[in-house]
Amino acid sequence: MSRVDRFRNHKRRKEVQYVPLKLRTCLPILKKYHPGALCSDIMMILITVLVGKATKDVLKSVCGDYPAVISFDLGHIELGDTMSLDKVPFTKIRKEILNQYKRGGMSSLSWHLRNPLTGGDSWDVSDTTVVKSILPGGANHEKFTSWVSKVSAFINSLQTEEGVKVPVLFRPWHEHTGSWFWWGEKLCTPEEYKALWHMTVDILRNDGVDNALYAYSPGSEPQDTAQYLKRYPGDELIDLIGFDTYQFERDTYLANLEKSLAIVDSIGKAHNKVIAITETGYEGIPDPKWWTETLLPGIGNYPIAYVLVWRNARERITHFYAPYPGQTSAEDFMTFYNNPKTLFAADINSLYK
Ligand code: BMA
Repeated sequence: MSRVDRFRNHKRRKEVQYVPLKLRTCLPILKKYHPGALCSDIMMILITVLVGKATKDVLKSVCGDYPAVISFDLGHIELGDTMSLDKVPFTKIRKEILNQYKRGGMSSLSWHLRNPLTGGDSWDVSDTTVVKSILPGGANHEKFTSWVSKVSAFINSLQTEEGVKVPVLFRPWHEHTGSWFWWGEKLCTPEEYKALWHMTVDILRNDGVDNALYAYSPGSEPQDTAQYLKRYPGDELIDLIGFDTYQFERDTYLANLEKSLAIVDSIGKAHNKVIAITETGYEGIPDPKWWTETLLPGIGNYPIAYVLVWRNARERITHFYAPYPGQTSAEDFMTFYNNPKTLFAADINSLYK
């Protein structure tokens, strides 16, 4: 059995048994510290803690642990660049994925790729024919195929010194129920969106990628399961289903969480899929009790595999979602960390046994 299959079975077994909440949040490796905000070389980390001078003791006494799931973004790999769109070298990302594997954790990959038609970025929604143009027969099909093959090369290169390919969760075409990315709702039909998924996975598989699991994660709150599944590419492609939702106003956030969790929980059971909160957070975490009084109760008893908070940006110090020592919510985060419901790298020990 391949390692991916083992991971899949491992997760499914747990899901079938409906074990209590498995909250896989994490603390990644500290990289850099900016006055006032945490900065990490790692993209889209789940939970970040600093090992800065002033914070060493806090970290040591409370965490000293790594995330069970870490996430990275592959944006700009399609251009052949050495650094991601957020200026993280791909060699660095590869190294951190291998480190994460060695400590028994999982890595997730998103892809904020450029717009293959206009040359703009993922957020360039000025043309509604981009998806069409990259599907078979479209003017940009070959260009796009070569872009996906760059992703294939990267995922295929995730190998240990012994030549073991490291499993990753690939989560492309996310938040497609909004219309802020060129693959968004108003920019392609459901059929085109599904075809985009099929084509992407076909290219990866043809390129020999056998170490990827695939995640589907809409980005605006679905009304019901039918709406959630409207653009779902199919059980044969997807391993994990989730959603991206953020806090702006607390009551709305809690209501959105509850509604989305109920939907993915019910679909997860019916389709035998792992469920997760694939992106969430409260930018700047101004609420000192956010982790234990909003996020944790918001998740409730839903059997999610993990919850992922977004990145702490180096270039925008207010753009952060994980606390650093001294940050308003840091103490509460430690309580969250110590809660028996939350699992970090040390708790899971290894997903690959
Ligand atoms: C977004 C923001 C951007 C970033 C992108 C990809 O949500 O964090 O600044 O470039 O994700 O990581």
